[in-house]
Amino acid sequence: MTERVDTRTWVVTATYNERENLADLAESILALDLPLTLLIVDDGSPDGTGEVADELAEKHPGKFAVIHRPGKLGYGSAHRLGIDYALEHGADIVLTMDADLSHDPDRIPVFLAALEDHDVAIGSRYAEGGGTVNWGWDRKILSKGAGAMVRLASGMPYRDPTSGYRAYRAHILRDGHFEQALQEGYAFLYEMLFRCHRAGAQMTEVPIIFVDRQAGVSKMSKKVVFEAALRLFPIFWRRVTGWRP
Ligand SMILES: Nc1nc2c(ncn2[C@@H]2O[C@H](COP(=O)(O)OP(=O)(O)O)[C@@H](O)[C@H]2O)c(=O)[nH]1
Ligand SMILES: [Mg+2]
Repeated sequence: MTERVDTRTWVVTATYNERENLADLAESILALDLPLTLLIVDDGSPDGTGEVADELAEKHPGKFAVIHRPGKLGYGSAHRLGIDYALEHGADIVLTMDADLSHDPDRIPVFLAALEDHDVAIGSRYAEGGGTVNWGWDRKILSKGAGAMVRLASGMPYRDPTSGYRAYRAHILRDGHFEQALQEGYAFLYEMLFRCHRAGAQMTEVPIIFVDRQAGVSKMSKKVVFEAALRLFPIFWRRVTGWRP
């Protein structure tokens, strides 16, 4: 892990074999010229993403930080660890985004503006002005269907509850006990929203254009999708009973 840095806005990204994308992401983050730190949580990527991340942290201290895990331990736990680390280091705001350039870093200022009067800003493909580029019909159906099921089970009204591009104020992460969100993949994403929702968060959706990755391959597996569907039942249960684990 890298040493303490002092910015109050942290961007957390999980990486597994994103070597080709990470340098471009870093360049875009630097070009924003905002006081923020990009925290890269790499799971021992065989393609050397972790080494690229280390080089960035060494070259731009304070702008980049890296956590290395020994192997592929999953998207949800990588984010939980990254969020925890950011809060421990004094973050007021934590953004999360994918490292494969599907989430355009140029939208970061829009998220930050939205957090001026909200606790959570969700990057939404289905808000007016949002969209997807280069997605096949299968991914579109999966994403829209997942969103509809989450709305049904959780009672949350948000149009894109499985979007990984979002921003949280630190207090709502703590109030929602983010550290207890143990799911993986999409289930982690909607569980985090559910926790914030139950903690009384003011949430908004900001439009994003999600561009499918140009380099590397998706790590989203059938197992993760299946688990995400299954984990809706406990969410529904928690909603109807009011149970708060
Ligand atoms: N550290 C870590 N990152 C992961 C893991 N699985 C996915 N990611 C990262 O999470 C982000 C989203 O994954 P991706 O495969 O693009 O999912 P998709 O956009 O839904 O197809 C990317 O930055 C991946 O590198 C994992 O097990 N560990
Ligand atoms: Mg992706």
